[in-house]
Amino acid sequence: MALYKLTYFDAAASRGEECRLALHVAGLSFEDERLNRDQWTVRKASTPFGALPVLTVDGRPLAQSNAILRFIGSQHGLHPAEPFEAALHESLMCAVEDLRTRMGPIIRIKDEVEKKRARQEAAAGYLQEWGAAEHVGRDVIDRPLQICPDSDEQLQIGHAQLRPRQVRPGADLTLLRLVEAVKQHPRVVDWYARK
Ligand SMILES: N[C@@H](CCC(=O)N[C@@H](CS)C(=O)NCC(=O)O)C(=O)O
Repeated sequence: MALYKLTYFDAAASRGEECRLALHVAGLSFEDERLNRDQWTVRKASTPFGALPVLTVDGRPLAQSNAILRFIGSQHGLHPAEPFEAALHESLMCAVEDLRTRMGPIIRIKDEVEKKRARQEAAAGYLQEWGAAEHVGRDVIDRPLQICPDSDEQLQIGHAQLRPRQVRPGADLTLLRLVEAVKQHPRVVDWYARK
């Protein structure tokens, strides 16, 4: 049995929590290493791309959350075996990574007026493209946007209740159904019950 260590920040959030959940859902025990900001400052330069999460497998580091998810998922029935289905999954995973890269800087804008302007711009532009993909709602103007099956708040898009009538009917409901399914997965329930 391989030895797994998942290194991330001490937060039940974002890319690191997704990897922890994948390991737990796969039934793998792992060392859950959580770094504080000082520890991260010291460790950053020695990670493969200067970012977390990193999964260490028998001493070999693997970075990039989607690579980690695919690595775990493909070996434990959490990722499709059929090549086109697998590629579709990966396409969505890549699109979520793009989304985070686009929306992350907006969440960190300090000036509230500028933040609202940036959100409106994203809602009218980039997020419309996402809406067309029928994967995500668009009520992100007044609240931050995160997608992560980790807490009640973050299980929503934008820490907000989606307003189905404001977007393409069905698109956000599909996402919310997916979020609910993740939330109710017995292994996910088990993970949060241990905390
Ligand atoms: N594409 C990378 C992005 C990794 C990333 O940006 N990680 C953030 C935390 S979610 C991080 O390490 N931030 C601290 C830093 O860059 O110094 C992935 O999916 O793993």
